[in-house]
Amino acid sequence: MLEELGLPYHLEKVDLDEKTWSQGNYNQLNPKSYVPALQIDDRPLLTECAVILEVIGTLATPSPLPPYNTAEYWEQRVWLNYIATELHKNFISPARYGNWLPNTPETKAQVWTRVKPRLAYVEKVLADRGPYLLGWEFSVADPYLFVMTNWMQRLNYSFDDFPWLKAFDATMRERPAVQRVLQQEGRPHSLEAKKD
Ligand SMILES: N[C@@H](CCC(=O)N[C@@H](CS)C(=O)NCC(=O)O)C(=O)O
Repeated sequence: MLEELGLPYHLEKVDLDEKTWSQGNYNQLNPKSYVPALQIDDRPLLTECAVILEVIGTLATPSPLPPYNTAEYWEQRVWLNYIATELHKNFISPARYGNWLPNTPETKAQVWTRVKPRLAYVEKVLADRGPYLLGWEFSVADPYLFVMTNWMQRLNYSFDDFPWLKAFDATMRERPAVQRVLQQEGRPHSLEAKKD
């Protein structure tokens, strides 16, 4: 979203296995011990993707957020929460070192059993009124959903039952901001060999 909105930012890479960053112990900065975290000026450190995305939306003029307390605003909040709780945290990759699931074909299938019905709901909504989650308007929830479709690509989960999600993924990849971000991010840790 920072890149989409043309906002200035500085990236720091976190080693999630060692819990270190360029300034040393990452847990001292963020006791939650996970990414992402966003520091805006001298405000308290922000965590939680769903909140970070919305706060970034407040930083731009004009803001991409629907006006507060409208039906669209709450719909967007529902999507952010759905992605965070039903997709993101169920979509844990057994392939990544440090995740609590052993890295076996069975656990990969288990993850899919949990995630697939949740994706099926997203697929239905996109089919009804895509290309984006809220319809024709790109919103702060879309980059979060793209993280999930990007994981599907990287981890070889099938798009066979999800033509609309596949189209969403392709639409997002056409956005110049998304292309710049993927290039900056580089090779994902989720594809590194698990050490345990
Ligand atoms: N509740 C957090 C979860 C963030 C999260 O799960 N981050 C993962 C990467 S996708 C992580 O840093 N995991 C490292 C760890 O748990 O040790 C959010 O919504 O932002």
